[in-house]
Amino acid sequence: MATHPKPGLKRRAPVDPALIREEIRAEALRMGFAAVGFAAAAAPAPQRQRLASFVELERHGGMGWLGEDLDRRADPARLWPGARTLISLGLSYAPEDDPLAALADRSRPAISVYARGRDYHLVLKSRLKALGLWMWNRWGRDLKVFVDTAPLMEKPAAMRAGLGWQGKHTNLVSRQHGSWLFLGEILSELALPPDEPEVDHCGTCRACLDICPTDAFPAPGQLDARRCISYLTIEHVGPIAREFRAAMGNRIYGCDDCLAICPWNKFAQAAHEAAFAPRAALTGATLAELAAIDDATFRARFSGSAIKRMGHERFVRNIAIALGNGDGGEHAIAAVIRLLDDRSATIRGVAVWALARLSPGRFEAERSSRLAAEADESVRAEWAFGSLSPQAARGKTEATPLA
Ligand code: B12
Ligand code: SF4
Ligand code: SF4
Repeated sequence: MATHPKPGLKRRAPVDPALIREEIRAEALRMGFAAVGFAAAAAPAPQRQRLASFVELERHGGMGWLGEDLDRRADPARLWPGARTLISLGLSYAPEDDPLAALADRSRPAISVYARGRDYHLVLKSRLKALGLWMWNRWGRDLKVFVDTAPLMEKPAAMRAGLGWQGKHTNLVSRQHGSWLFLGEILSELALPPDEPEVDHCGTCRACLDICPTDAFPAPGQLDARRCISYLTIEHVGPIAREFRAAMGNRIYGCDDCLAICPWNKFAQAAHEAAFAPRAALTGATLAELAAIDDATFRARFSGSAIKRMGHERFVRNIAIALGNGDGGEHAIAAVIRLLDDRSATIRGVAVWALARLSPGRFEAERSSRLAAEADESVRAEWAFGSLSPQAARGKTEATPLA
């Protein structure tokens, strides 16, 4: 954004930094942000060390971009040397109902709360830009807005700005809004007094650590993304390791378990953002129906939703795994058998796995002719695995810890 002052407006704007801060806070709340806090742009050193150890341990898996530009990612003042103040903003997406209820109906997908409505990046970014424009009109000082896409560690930044603390599940927890805040930031040239950082209120609780279906927390406050269903369903490219498939259940996009179990959620009021209201197109269809949609239909149906960004192949891969975790039934088995013909080896592979779980008889009936025609080694291995080890394919002997 340019730095030219707007003289008329600027004259009426306060110049006392504490008053400026309170005006910005009031405007942000008026625009619908649920939480707003201020911190110095420069981040403390331990943040960089922790990010570096996360990357060294390869806990970021295939998200190579997390390991790039560590200095700029860990410290907003390096991201933009002109920045004096970081304004952290939270938008609530607290659900009306129990977010884990969707896990019970295995014929339908469980989509995590944050992706059931409009893509939060779009909603948050336009709100941040509106606030940024208002600030620029008022004070004419340069600023930049961020949500998720830029290299900036948003959770530690929000903690420093007093919005909440990083819980043992690593996400930001707020005393008012529980686990359900989306985070965005404005970096500004204005030097404003900081708010008090929030302190840890987890105490002896460990509910989020204990509920995790894939044991993704090597220690409280540390996540191994390679084991996290959110990473596996959204970010991971290619086949998903067998040891995680049964634990995924019917989750096809993200996971809410560790967030939803947090006792601080009882203070959260349901969000009133119409944009985040669940879309029937996302939550109403059965897995068998969704398995049949082609790329063009996928793009049209999920337009404006975060789900579109994962792409059709990952979507169908996850649906096939969810079908394999379901109760079966003719529609589900027919859907899985159709996926055995998919062009993608990743999808064929998980379809083989799903069929072995749903119907050993149909698996055997399909195996010999399809195995003879199959050129991809990973798919051939799935046929061999399902055939030699039907118990393992059915999820009884699957947990091999990741090295
Ligand atoms: C990469 C990423 C992911 C990855 C990795 C998650 C992770 N915990 O790192 C995956 C794909 C798994 C993921 C999942 C989810 N994500 Co995400 N994700 C991000 C992203 C882009 C970067 C996070 C990051 O920097 N991770 C790197 C690690 C090192 O960061 P960290 O957890 O803060 O690390 C701290 C601790 O682990 C600790 N630590 C680490 N190592 C060590 C070692 C020692 C010895 C010690 C003491 C401490 C320690 O210190 C670190 C620094 O404070 C942010 C947006 C952003 N730009 O910040 C969104 C973000 C964190 N995600 C978000 C959401 C909503 C989710 C999901 C809930 C979505 C879902 N329902 O599926 C899940 C939650 C899973 C979980 N339990 O974390 C929100 C969280 C909002 C909030 N209230 O906190 C963010 C902020 C996006 C946004 N703009 O709102 N996400
Ligand atoms: S999002 Fe799910 S899989 Fe990931 S850490 Fe939380 S409970 Fe575990
Ligand atoms: S569930 Fe318990 S340990 Fe986990 S973040 Fe919430 S209060 Fe902290």
